[in-house]
Amino acid sequence: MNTIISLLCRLTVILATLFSFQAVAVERLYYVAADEIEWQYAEKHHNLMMDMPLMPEQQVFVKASENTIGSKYKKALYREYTDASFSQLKARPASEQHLGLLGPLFRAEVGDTIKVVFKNNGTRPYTIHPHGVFYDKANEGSPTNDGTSGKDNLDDRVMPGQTYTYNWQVPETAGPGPADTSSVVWVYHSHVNSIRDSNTGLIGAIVITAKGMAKADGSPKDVDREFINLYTVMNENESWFLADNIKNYLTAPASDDITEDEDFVEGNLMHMINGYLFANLPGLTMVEGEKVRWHLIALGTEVDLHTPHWHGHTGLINGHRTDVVELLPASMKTLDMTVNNPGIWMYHCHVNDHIAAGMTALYQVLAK
Ligand SMILES: [Cu+2]
Repeated sequence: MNTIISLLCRLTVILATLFSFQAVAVERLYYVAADEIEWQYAEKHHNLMMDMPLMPEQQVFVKASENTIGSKYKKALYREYTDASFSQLKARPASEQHLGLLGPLFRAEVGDTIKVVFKNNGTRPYTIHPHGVFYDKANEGSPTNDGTSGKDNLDDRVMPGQTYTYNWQVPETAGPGPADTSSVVWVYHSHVNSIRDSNTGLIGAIVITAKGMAKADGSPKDVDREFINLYTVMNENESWFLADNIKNYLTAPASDDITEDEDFVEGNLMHMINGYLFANLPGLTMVEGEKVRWHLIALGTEVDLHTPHWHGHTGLINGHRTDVVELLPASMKTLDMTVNNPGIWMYHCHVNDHIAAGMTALYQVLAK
């Protein structure tokens, strides 16, 4: 009898080991290209948060004129494709419509690996450099002066037309810490020239869920919805495509000193959330009673001090109650909120200059 019990115990251990081995072996595969396309920051040139016309000093951000580019710019964005042929864009589900100009959302559970087949469809070298996850020198996505050579450097500059596959591990150090929620956010971006590449638009987010807390798609079991919002002053003066944008969008041939024109320079500072100004951001919709998680990221320079603020609800960030989050460049923060107050609510950066420049949105809580 004891022998049978002992055998059964051993069998259970073997099965459990096999099962857990399977659980850690999940590989999350993404096909991502850098595509150079036209981006629209504000389809409606109207203050949609307040339902007010834009003031004259706000027009510089959206109106094309002889010295302002307007609301459309050539940009390079990360976009997801269905397979290695890179012939068909992968449609974004409704839950990801709000991502805007952000690249595809990479999801994983602690123990997984993330594999990104990256094709550069652009005209300049680009890369993908991830925060948080584990990578070796062949998967860092930046040209570091680190004494490496050969295949360790192939990831440093993916040339136009080339494809490179990044493999990133997701150990515990990439996942939630003891005081974190069940999922945490990381940013990724191109890092050939980090400043210019990110101002050109090559930015995205990674969400890592704690071990044992993920659904099959990698999202956390204990929340109903996750939103990812990037707050940044996208500086189009630093874009690789500034010259193209001058040529394509100014309504008259540019003067030689156009880049010193005050309105021109100011009008290229796009105070955006996920690539949208003046509450043009779509898809922030949820249902009364849901547990909603907001992953907030920022990038930029010393003007990029952002304070996302929600009307209508408060939330918890690292156990603290608040309705405002402080973000500095490359901050990555997560706030949990139970939405119990149906309505359409303001959601905006609380820095005065940024409100005026259109760093605003609306979110909607539908009644159950
Ligand atoms: Cu701000």
